[in-house]
Amino acid sequence: MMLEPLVTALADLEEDRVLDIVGEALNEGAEPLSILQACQRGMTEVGDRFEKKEYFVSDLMMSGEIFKQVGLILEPHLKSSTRISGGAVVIGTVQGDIHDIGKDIVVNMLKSADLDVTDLGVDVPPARFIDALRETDASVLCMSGLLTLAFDSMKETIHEVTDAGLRDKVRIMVGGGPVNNLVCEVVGADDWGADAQAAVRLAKSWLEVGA
Ligand code: B12
Repeated sequence: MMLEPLVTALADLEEDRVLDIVGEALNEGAEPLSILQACQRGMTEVGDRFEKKEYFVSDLMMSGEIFKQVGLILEPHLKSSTRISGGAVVIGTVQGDIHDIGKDIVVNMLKSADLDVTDLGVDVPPARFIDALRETDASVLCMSGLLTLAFDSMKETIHEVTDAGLRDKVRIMVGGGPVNNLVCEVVGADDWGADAQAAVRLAKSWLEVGA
């Protein structure tokens, strides 16, 4: 099934149409992941229209609401087939940033892979990440961020994790819309992921090597 109409419907903020297409696509056997990717492209278009001042913050909010509904429908279909037992992970959206739709997808995938996930929510200051790492004894830290300013928070958090003497006990991954290889390097993370499966893949490789 062609998912282009889904990208357009989401970009145009047509909630009912989005939900109809998602339902039909699932019925026709479309891959849940390709549905998710189409929605992500729709969200990128919403962001572009916002940058061009065709959309306002209220439209960003609307797109978020629609995406969350899609998430509810897709969630049962987005279980990871990977199982990683015995691993603890701390995750949150970094300080100054409140985008959590993508992070929540990552949280669900990590949980469905049987990891013990501590989700700190959004706008998480470095000290809370550090407290959680100590409390849970987690060996994997995941940070999400969609704003450019989130990169500073990621860098600062990693700096403070190092100062707290925890850097050689945890592997750190970053992700979220604009994160790429360069961002990963600049903030000092060990790796980055473009989607939730990448998060599971990285966690698995780190935890199984460490086991
Ligand atoms: C929806 C949305 C909002 C909603 C968020 C609702 C919510 N509960 O999250 C609301 C309305 C709150 C919002 C607010 C703002 N937003 Co906004 N928003 C968006 C939008 C349209 C979609 C984001 C989204 O949900 N995408 C879908 C998800 C599924 O994708 P994702 O987050 O990338 O996650 C996937 C992967 O990246 C990965 N992933 C995510 N996290 C992690 C972590 C790890 C470790 C790994 C491995 C992988 C991973 O897995 C996910 C699933 O595949 C984006 C546009 C865009 N291009 O993304 C703008 C965008 C991010 N927002 C933007 C802006 C400017 C703002 C505001 C400043 C607007 C304002 N003037 O108030 C505020 C900032 C508030 C704040 N302090 O954070 C800009 C950022 C520009 C910049 N360079 O900094 C963008 C890019 C829009 C644009 N093009 O201008 N926004």
